[in-house]
Amino acid sequence: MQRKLPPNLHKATQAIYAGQLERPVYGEVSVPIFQTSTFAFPSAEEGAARFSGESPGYIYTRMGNPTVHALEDNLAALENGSAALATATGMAAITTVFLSLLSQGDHLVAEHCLYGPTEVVIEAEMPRFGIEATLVDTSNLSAIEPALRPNTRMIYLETPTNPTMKITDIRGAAAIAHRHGAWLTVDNTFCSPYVQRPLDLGADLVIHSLTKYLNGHSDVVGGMIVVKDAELYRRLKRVLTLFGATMDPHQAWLILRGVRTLPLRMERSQDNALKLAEFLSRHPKVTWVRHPGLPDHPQHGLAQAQMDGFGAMLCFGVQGGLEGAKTVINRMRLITRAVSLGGVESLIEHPASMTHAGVPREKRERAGIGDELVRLSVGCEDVRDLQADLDQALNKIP
Ligand code: LCS
Repeated sequence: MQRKLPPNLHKATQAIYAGQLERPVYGEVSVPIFQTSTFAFPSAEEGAARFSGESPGYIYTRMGNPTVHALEDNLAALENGSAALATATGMAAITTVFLSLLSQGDHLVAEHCLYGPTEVVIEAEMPRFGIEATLVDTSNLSAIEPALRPNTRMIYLETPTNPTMKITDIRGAAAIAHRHGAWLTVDNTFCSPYVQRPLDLGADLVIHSLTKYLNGHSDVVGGMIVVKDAELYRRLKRVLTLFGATMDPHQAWLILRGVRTLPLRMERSQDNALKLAEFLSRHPKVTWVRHPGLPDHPQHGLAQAQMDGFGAMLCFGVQGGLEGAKTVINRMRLITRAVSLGGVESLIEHPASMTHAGVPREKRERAGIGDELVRLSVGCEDVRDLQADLDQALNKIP
């Protein structure tokens, strides 16, 4: 059972306390790691009562574990949802949503610029189960409606998109979905609930790769689904438990530790990101910069309206196309060349040849992922060191 907290706490407080146990075993301040695969029944009757749902006690870790539960309650609170489900990875959260809620003959409308593997799942794997998709630019709301079919069950999007930083009006997309009796699912990985809470804007499901900001230290993978509706939760929980893409208690504990500093890390990294976006906009070797906090972002106003801050991701184009991008990435002295994002350390990568290499070139380019595009996940370092590193690397472009 989880500790009851005063109502209306702010996000920075919830991040620290939400999900803690109601009755700590020894007065411990940190939630323990319940590293056990199974839970003893005090009697045969109690075992039967747990299986029938009459008793809330734990049974078996794939079906539920107190450490994992603490993380789920924490995330449900941060996203203003009613319940959450932790998964082995972010991809496990995405596939659990599809496998739980879509069936043979159903149709999905999805944003056409998604994290590469998400798009590959939608386009190459789901059709094997008879689930078809139409990919559109959801940042243009008027592109969604014509893609809907009578059998469309879900609209799926990321905002901002990975890596192009396009923004979709969540409230508008939710209204379209609900008019057609479909669910709206938002992958909120790029923002974290500290910056954006899609359920408040009408989304039905929120997905996270916890590998990113929520954990924040680039040392663990994990995923989460958050919902408001109890029926949706029951359906997802059943499929997740049966299909088995669940989270391990040690993994949950590490992420729970990370979440406690989410607000501090987000404040610092998004402050750094805006400063770097401004610096890059002025740099002679940079051809364009895309960050929601820049006034020249085409949806800057929408970002101000639906986000609390602008996040800490950005992308930019460099002179010299592919060669220019490779030069910048190779010449970094401090910023790490790696995929992933949302850690305390800044990470730089080249989507066309790395995270989005699985997406065919023509589709990639249509989605705005050109060879000159470099993606930067801005961390919590001193921004002067990040700026100096970017400057010296960019100046190596001939
Ligand atoms: N959703 C988004 C928006 C992501 O960026 C990622 C991973 C996932 C879902 C999948 O989460 P995972 O299974 O890895 O926990 N994004 C990565 C990226 O941009 N670079 O490396 C991984």
